[in-house]
Amino acid sequence: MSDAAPRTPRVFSGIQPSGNLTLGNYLGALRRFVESQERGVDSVYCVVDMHAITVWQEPEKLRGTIRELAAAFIASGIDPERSILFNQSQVSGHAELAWIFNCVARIGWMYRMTQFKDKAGKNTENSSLGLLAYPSLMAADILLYHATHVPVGEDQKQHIELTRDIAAKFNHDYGVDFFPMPEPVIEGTATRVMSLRDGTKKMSKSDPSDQSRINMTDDADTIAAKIRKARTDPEPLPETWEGLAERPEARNLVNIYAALSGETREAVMAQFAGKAFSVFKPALAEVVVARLAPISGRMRDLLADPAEIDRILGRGAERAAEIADPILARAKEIVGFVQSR
Ligand code: AQP
Repeated sequence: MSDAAPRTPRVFSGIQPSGNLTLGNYLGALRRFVESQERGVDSVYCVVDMHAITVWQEPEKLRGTIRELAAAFIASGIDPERSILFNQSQVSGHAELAWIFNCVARIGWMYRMTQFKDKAGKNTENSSLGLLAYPSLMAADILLYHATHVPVGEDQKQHIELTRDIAAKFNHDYGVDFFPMPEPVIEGTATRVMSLRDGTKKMSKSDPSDQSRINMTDDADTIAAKIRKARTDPEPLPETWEGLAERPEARNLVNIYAALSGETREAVMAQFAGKAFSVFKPALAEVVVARLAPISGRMRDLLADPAEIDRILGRGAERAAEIADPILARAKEIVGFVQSR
């Protein structure tokens, strides 16, 4: 294992099996993972179950959501032969490298993370230590594969910057050029899909209100009802995208329409200029259902055979470990650990 950071592009990204997958996860992550696979880039995708337990998960339910998320990857277009698809806890190198990074990163870096502040809320003393150390495990996820590119939604940008800080400090402290500086890849129209109840808040799996999000497994009637009830304002749609600057809810709905229909925001504005939400919302529901229905149908078919999903994850973990093992072994050697077995 050479210490010079490799130039070969490799993509790594993960999603937590922490509940209902949302349209935000689809547009901000899954859809873009498929695009990168289609471009032929070496891609490693992970169901990050160890991140999920930073907040309490019922064990039986967690087993189900891990399989459901794996099914969502495949149903969205990830081919487990072309890409590597596995769950994090099956490759122990993630935890081992995360420990090394816990000793490289500084506690103050962790307290500054927006996600920690949001999730811990006012009661930081009572949140799990894992929730605070989450970004250090995320750095390990990425750097264990010497990944160079990380497709994520905008909310994860701060964590990728921290990953770069950890890589740089490790390289500096040990006088090596071992870990690459991964780049966040945040592009496209829907890098931040907002809640249907509050256009200033991100659409999230863990929002207590199911009305705030479209789940990837919602049926057509549920999707139509959620969009009908989505918060908007009384004004009709303006002619230009700029006209939505102060209207976050309307902006979000137009953004979702553009992202799913493949049209530009300007084309969507031109099509619906002067129209009321009573016209726009049913059209939006149609576009959402047309995109999600085939995916949720395929997910149901895949989930009928959980043993096959487990087999795919197990095989993916073996392939992931083939890349990770030599990188971890070299990291341990750099740190000064004796490895004699
Ligand atoms: N609303 C969103 N818009 C665009 N992208 C999003 N992502 C999540 N929500 C949106 C992207 O999905 C990927 C996986 O996210 P995650 O599940 O690992 O964690 P998260 O970002 O914390 O997502 P959630 O849905 O909010 O989960 P919970 O509620 O469990 O914390 C990431 O690439 C993320 O950017």
